[in-house]
Amino acid sequence: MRPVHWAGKSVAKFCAIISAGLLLPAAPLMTACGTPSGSEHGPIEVLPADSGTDLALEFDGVNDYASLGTAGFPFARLPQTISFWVNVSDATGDQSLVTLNKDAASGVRVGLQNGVLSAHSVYSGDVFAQAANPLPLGEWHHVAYLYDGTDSAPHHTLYLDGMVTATGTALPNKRTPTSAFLGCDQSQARPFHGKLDELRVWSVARTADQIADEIAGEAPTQEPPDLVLYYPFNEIAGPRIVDHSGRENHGMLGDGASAYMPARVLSGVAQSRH
Ligand SMILES: [Ca+2]
Repeated sequence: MRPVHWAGKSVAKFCAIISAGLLLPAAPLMTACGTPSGSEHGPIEVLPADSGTDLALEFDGVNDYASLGTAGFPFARLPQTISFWVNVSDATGDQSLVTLNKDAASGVRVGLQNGVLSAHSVYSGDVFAQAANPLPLGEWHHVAYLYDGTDSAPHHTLYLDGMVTATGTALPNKRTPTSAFLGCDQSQARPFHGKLDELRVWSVARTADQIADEIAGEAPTQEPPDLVLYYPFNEIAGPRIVDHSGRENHGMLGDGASAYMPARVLSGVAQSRH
């Protein structure tokens, strides 16, 4: 049998542990020879296997959320990019798509204000960049938020489907994110109603050409040290979402409580690429 590798690590030892009955995966949600997580000295966990199907997360607009790992995330005033696909079901109200924050003291939230895409400060509410028009409902669109400024010349850019849709010059807060959320903010407020897929966080400002490659499905799945998180959201089941960037920033759906877990649904992003 061909050896199974992930992030350059053989999982043979892992499977041996399972075979010995020392670790019981929660079948059928986990596979016996799935993805290892944790350091040599830390806890060992079996992460869910890839389903082999392009799936997305669907948030119910009530209380669904996911919490993310943040290892290697950039300081708020250093270059960075947050990119993902979004499909909005209901544009009403203030909705949080992706939030990177240090408590309530610092951070950026990419969200929707009555369907209008915006990026703003978690702490002050300052608008970093805001589109002019609401996103159409029920369609997949690619979003990229970039910070490529300096303290003396702050600069934010929002891309929609590879085109610049807004820019701004507000100064970001100055803390490194220690938590990150999808679909709600850290208070489980601003619930998003719709679908997300292919989330990436980069510690660099990506170029327009690189964003176009990502839309076309040609972005790298690992690019250390710049790519610090990549979720395809294609896990077969269970509360965990697997980071493919190599940083092991694996996430958790609804803290494992089924009422707060977004659903896994067929994606449809492939039909929206260009
Ligand atoms: Ca997917």
